[in-house]
Amino acid sequence: MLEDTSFAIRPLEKNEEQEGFQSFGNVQNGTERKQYFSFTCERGSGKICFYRDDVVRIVLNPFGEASMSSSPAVVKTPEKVEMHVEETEKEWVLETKKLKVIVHRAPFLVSIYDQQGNALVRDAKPALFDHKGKIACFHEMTEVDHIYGLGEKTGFLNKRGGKWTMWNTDVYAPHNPETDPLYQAHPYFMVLRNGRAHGVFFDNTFKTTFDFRSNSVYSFAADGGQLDYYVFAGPHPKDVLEQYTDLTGRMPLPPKWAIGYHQSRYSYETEQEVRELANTFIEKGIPLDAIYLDIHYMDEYRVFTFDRRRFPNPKEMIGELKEAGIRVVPIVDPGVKVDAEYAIYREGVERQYFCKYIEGNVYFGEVWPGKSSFPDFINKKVRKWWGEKHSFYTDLGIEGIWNDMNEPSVFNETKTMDEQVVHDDDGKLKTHRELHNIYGLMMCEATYKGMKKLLNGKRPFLLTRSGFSGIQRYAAVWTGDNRSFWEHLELSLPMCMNLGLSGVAFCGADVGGFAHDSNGELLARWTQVGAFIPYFRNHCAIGFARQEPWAFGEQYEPIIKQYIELRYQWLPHLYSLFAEAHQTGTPVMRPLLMEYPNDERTWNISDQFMIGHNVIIAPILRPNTTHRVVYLPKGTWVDYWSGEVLEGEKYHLIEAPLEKLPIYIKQGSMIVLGEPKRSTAIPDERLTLHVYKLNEGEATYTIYDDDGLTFAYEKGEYVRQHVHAIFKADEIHLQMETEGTYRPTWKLHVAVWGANEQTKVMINGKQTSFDEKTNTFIISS
Ligand code: MIG
Repeated sequence: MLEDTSFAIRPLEKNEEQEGFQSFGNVQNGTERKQYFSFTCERGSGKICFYRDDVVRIVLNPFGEASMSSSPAVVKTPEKVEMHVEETEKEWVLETKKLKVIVHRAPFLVSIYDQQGNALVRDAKPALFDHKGKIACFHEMTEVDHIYGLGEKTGFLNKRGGKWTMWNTDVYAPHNPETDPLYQAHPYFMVLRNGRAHGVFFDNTFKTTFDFRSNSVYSFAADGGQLDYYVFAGPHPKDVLEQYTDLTGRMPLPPKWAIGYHQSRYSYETEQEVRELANTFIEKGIPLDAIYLDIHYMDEYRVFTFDRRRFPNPKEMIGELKEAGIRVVPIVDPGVKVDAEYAIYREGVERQYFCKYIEGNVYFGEVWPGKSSFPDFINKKVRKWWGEKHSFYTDLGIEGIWNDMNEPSVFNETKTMDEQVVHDDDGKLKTHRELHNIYGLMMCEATYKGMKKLLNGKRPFLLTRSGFSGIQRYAAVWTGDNRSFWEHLELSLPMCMNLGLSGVAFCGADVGGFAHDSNGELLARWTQVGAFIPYFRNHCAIGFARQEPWAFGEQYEPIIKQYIELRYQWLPHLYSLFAEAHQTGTPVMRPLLMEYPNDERTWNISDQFMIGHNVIIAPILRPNTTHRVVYLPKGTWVDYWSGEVLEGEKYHLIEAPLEKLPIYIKQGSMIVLGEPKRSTAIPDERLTLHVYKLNEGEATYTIYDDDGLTFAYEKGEYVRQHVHAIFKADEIHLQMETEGTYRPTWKLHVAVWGANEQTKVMINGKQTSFDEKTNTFIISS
């Protein structure tokens, strides 16, 4: 209590922060092994291992032999790499084609360079540890360094100047600049230094901290475990993402319905309410792909049940909605109600699947169902069991699950499980203190794998609140309990961009804001942003103003509808970007620096983002505001609405009345759009490749498509339509090349912007005639 008053800032005796810490001392001996280098120090030992030419892992253990085991974030094993080692009196030099690691003997220090001689990571002073197992390291930071990533953090895009903690926490209190940590732990960051980027991943599941406050040194530290980190050589930000997601995995392609518009509320409480909601969308012609069932659907909050009074015929309801192109996504929390007559609880107890104290007694915590137990998702058998239990949902026709409260959140002082609880890591008992940050990740692994098996070839959709590095392999991430504040709309941009820079391409914030009463203007502006954010769901908390698209009356409804429709029109472009993220790790939603790393004016832009490499979104983020400044980088840019051409490398003051979301397309590039439609369940008949002409230049673009529902794409059943455009004064040449065995449902049209009557459009060498009806050039296949 007192800590909430000025008492919190009482004078303290002394700063004890680094007391009792010691270093590893000097290196005593080093040995070159097959693909790694192993060494012992006066205190502790280490290993340095190359995973690829451009990825190196450093492991230090203060108390014994450095272990090469990893957290479940890591899915890669080292590739065959040629490592060249040279030993001198002072140091060892370990080299690959891309990296040079110098191990300094006395005292032990590591420096990592690329093969152009650029310093990536250099110990600023020796790494430290204390007798309790705390461990820290300190790297040089240059004046120009910008720091990105760290997953789901508040504040602006550049994380420099702050200190950040990773300890998954349920935070209903407002997400302020100082609110840290939140629900996700991504002990990973990217450094942009004069246009060149590298990444650092600290693979440690304990509570970790990242300190970027000083001018010349940054540090990261953990409460226990090894000092185990990877350095990714870059040099382009996209290379860093490729390297990091090669190590921690990439997002599988989501089903198309998962990237449509979703409607949620805590809670749509009855079958009748859900049906009425769906009917309103249908009557009003507002597109919709999913409705969420929050905790009220359950029988006294027992997971894997329906309350039969509120939902007498869930199967029928789910089936009928699916016919109308609307999926139902129920919430599933980890807490299992203590009730000796409840099958899930009984089984969990009988099989010893719940988290326990070391003495064997089950850990109980208070959550929605009252006294609850928590499945030990760290254990493989438990994950399999939990996954299989989802047949309850799939039997009803459900294809998507929403995992909430999986930090895990517990209603007590610490907000989570007792740190003394132990997890059974397939035979090894480890404390919750050590594994807290991966509890959510492992729950998602259980859910995703279980659903995937049960759906028999169909793609599951999973949404999660908590996660750790690697969560992108299983789930989309939403940023938890935001509020209907303009500040939170603004905050959602850098937060989602940094999630994308942390490997989580599929993310979004509650559109309209979760807590507090939204309003028409805010919902309209937020829906404009949501339409271009990878995960697009309107969600609102219990007790606050309704915020369905029509909730604030006729002034706002058409604008909100227009932007939900725009989302569906843009889905082919977005889906192609999802395919790119799945393949390479490059996020769908990108900060400008991802495409223009050499332009320093992009390094701190938190209020604009890119969708792919050629589209800039610059939303209005303030009330009663119709103007803003937009920065456009190199090139010329076309206003999507008016066709006006704006010069790049300039700041523009632009006007955007409520019905306008500012969108800019780079001249000399392409995007593919579809027609608005009610649901992704309706196949596209026509896609239009919009070509923004230049007088001279070239561009490439890839349209990706597949059935949007199954894993057939893994067997080549997809189409990649590669387009290579050559622009001349009055000619455009489009070279088309198709890859994959999927036969799309659509016919491709071409619309040219910035052309005149004389402009000839050549497709694969043949002149194509203009179709007056559609105002496009039709490609005959
Ligand atoms: O503490 O299930 O973030 O989206 O509606 C509330 C009820 C628990 C928190 C989630 C929110 C959800 C709510 N849950």
